Amino acid sequence: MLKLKFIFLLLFITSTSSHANLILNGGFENNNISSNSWKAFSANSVTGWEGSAMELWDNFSGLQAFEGDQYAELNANGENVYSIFQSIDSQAGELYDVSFAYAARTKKNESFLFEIIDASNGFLFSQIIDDHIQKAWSTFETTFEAQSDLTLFRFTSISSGTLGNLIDGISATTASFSAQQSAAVSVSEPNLGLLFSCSIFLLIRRKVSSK
Ligand SMILES: [Ca+2]
Ligand SMILES: [Ca+2]
Ligand SMILES: [Ca+2]
Repeated sequence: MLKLKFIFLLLFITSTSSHANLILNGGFENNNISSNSWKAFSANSVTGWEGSAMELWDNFSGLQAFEGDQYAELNANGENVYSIFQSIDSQAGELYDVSFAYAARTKKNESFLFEIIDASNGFLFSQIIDDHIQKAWSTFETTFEAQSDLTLFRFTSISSGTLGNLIDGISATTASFSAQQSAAVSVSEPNLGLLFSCSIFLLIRRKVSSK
């Protein structure tokens, strides 16, 4: 029975840890600013991030955060093009799910470029995100296959000026079990249940036969 509990615990840890967010401070909550305010930062002084200037907002100007209380405005101040980036440890050949939320500040034609880049500067993914809604969050998600032990995510403003491109909830996780299997067969939650049942059945069978 103790062994059975251990296997359950092991399966639980495996299934939860594989979905941990690999992006550090992807929700921009770490550098805490006061509620209903904004503050300018150099990207390098924001936990996990590098790049140009950026702003952090805390439920400011009538827009609640997508997650937590804070989010970032890509078009900060003092420059024309704003770019922030972060690398994660990755494993070549492994699939990863990436997602984030974005919103327009003042106009629908705000836009930025989202890129996923491998360790040898090869582009794994590149898309201009230009379908923003003003003061409301849209979500973007994709899945990619890592090519190296380091993968970089970069957000670069396309629309110029110091207003716009609000982003929050940036997440990268190892792809779900079903995504990993999608090329061969579609696997859903009940199949995971089947997997659990099979391992328990095999364990009980082993126990019975060893008696
Ligand atoms: Ca947030
Ligand atoms: Ca805050
Ligand atoms: Ca700004």
